[in-house]
Amino acid sequence: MTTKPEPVQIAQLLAEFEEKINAEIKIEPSDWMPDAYRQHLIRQISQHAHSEVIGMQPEGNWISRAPSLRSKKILLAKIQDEGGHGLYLYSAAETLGVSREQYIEWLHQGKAKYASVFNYPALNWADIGAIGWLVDGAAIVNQVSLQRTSYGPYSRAMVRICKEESFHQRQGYEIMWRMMQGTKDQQMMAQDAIDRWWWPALMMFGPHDSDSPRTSNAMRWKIKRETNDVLREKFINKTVPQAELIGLKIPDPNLKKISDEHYAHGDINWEEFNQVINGNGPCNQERLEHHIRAHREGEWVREAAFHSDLRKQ
Ligand code: FAQ
Repeated sequence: MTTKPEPVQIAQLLAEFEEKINAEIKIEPSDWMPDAYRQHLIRQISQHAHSEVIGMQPEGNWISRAPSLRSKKILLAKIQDEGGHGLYLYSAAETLGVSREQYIEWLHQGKAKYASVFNYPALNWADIGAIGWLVDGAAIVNQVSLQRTSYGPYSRAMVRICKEESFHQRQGYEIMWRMMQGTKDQQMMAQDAIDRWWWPALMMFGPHDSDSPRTSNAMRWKIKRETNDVLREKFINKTVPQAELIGLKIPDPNLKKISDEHYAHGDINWEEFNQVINGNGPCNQERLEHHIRAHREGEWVREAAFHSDLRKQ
C-alpha cells in the first residue's frame, strides 16, 4: 500500500516534476505528478480519443456510396485508421489510472466532450473530400504540435498518429482536386462542401486564447505546446493557398493576404460553437445514440475477445 506523501515531500516532488517539465523530460505513468496535471490529461486525452472514434461516423456513412472501388478502399482504410487512433489514445489515457469502460461511460452520459466538427452532417461525396482535407488538415496542425507534449504516452501516440494523418489530408485534397477538374456541377459541389466545412474546421482549435480557460495550465505544464489561436492561424495560412491552387474560394469575405504567408480573416460564430459543444449541434444526438447502440451491440464481441485472451494465459 502506498502512503500519502507529507506536505514537505509534496513540495520536493513538485519541484522535481517542474524541473523535468522545464528540461523537456517526459513525464511517465509511474512518475509522481500533481493531481491537477493528471486530471487535465485525463480530460484532454479521453476527449481526443472520443473524437477519433465519433469522427468515424460522418465518413462511415459514405463507404457504401463511394464512387469507385479505389475510393471505397481508400476511405475504408482511412476510417479504420481513425478507429486505431482512438485505441492508441484510450491506451494512453488508461495509463492515468482510469479504465476505458469509465471513459466510455462518461461519453455516454454526456460528461465528456468530443470535437465539435463531428456534429455536422456529411451530405455528399464532396463532404468526404472536405473532411479529409480540412478536418484532418486541422487535426494534423494540432497533433504535430502535440507530439512534443510533456506526457510520454500521449506524445508517443501522437507520433504514430501523425504519420497516418498526413495521408488522410492528402486523400481529402485529392477528392477536392478531382472534383474541381470535373463538370460544373462537381465544381459547385466541391465549393458547397468547403462553404459548409470551413468554419467548423476553424472551430476545432477551440475558443480564442483570451476565452480559453484551459490554456494557461496546459501551456505551463507543456501539455499544449502552442495556443488555440496560434494553431488556427497556422492552419489558415497553410490551407488558403491550397484552396486557391485548385480554384476553390474560402467562404470568408474578410479574408485578406497581409504578407507572403499570412492572412487576416473574419471571426468565428462563437454562438454556434457554444451551441455545438453544449450538445445542440445538427447531429449531436444522432452521433451519441449511434455510439451507444454500437457499443451495446458489440458487447458479445468484447466478451468473446476477453475470454479468448483468458484462455491464452
Ligand atoms: N470541440 O480552454 P479550452 C481528428 C472545449 S482529432 C469540442 O480551449 P483546451 C481526427 C474544451 O474541451 C480532433 N469541445 O480547452 C479525425 C473545454 O471544455 P471542458 C480532436 C471543445 O482543452 C479526423 C472548453 O471548450 N483533436 O479530428 C472544442 O485547452 C477526421 C474550453 O476550451 C483533439 O482533441 C472543440 N473544437 O483546448 C478523426 C486534440 N474546443 O473540457 C476522424 C487534442 C474547445 O473544460 C475523422 N485536444 N472545446 O469541458 C486539444 O488540443 C484541446 O483539448 C482543444 C481544446 C484545442 C480541443
